[in-house]
Amino acid sequence: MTIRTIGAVAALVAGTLLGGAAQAQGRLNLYCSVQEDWCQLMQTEFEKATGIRVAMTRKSSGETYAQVKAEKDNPRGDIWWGGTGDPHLQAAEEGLTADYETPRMGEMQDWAVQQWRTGRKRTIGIYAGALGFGFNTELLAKKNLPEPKCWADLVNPAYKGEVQVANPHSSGTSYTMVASLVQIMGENGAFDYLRKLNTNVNQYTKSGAAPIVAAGRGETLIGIVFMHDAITQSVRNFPIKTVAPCEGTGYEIGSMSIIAGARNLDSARKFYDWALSAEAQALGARAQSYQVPSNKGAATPPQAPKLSEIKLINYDFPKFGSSEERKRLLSRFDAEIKIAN
Ligand code: S7P
Repeated sequence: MTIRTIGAVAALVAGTLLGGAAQAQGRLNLYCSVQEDWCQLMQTEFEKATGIRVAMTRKSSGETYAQVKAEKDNPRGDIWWGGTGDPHLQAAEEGLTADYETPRMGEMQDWAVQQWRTGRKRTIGIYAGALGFGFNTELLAKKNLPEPKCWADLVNPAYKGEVQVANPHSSGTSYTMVASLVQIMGENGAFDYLRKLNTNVNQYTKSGAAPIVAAGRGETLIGIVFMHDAITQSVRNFPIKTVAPCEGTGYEIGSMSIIAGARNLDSARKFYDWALSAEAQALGARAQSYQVPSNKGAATPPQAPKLSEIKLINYDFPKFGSSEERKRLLSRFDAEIKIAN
């Protein structure tokens, strides 16, 4: 072998090694639990801003939590962005996610920082939104049914087969509903209510926002969802009216967590800091997602439900974000609410 050939081989080997390392630093496996449009926008805008290549998987909050748990010994995701805060807190408690303190902490709303404290520095609030429901105004008129205004109205036998909601195992929205009803009605009261509601439910969907998409298309009359998801349908010109239940309601602190053992930790931290910036948080509105952002400098979209005007409960995040409470409530749900699917 000549000196030139040895040099060329050495350069090739070094190039391959360096190339491999550079590639590893330039990738990110993103688990995303908001609506697909917003997930895709976050993916492409982060790629543009940093040059880091993102592989994105969209799943509901409960499903992503189950996936992160199943992959505990061989993590495939680097960061979990979006989805209700409860399963992020449960993942934090179980050591499935990693501690991190962003340099943007001073830019965050108190509730986002509080989520970080409750979650042992392993999760942080990225947006907030209130639970409620929406209904199809044209179908309501056609069926000559009364306007539902309260949780209590949804168990009216007049709405038999007219209500859709997600399954609380897969969906963070639906787990928020169960936890909110327990806090509003007491646990036994909430389970009595859920049993009655079950007779009016036509389908338990996998995804939390699906019921209001179905309502928009006239496939169901009422969908129990986050209010911002109902507003998205009205903005898209579907005949949906959004309701803040008269008894009061629960809310979410949508969250973000770095996955413990992330293979692309630097990229995950870059994404984390970027996702907390006011500019990145403005992308929600561009994707027609109308939550309240957690960066104090990010404008709340004018379409977002006014949280200060809604009767919000004092949602107990430490309790309903604990793994034990989740297991217990979901087991009781399975034992007592005989869902057809
Ligand atoms: O659409 C946005 C949103 O409602 O989706 C998240 C939700 O957890 C994901 O859907 P699942 O109910 O299916 O888990 C919410 O965090 C978010 O506001």
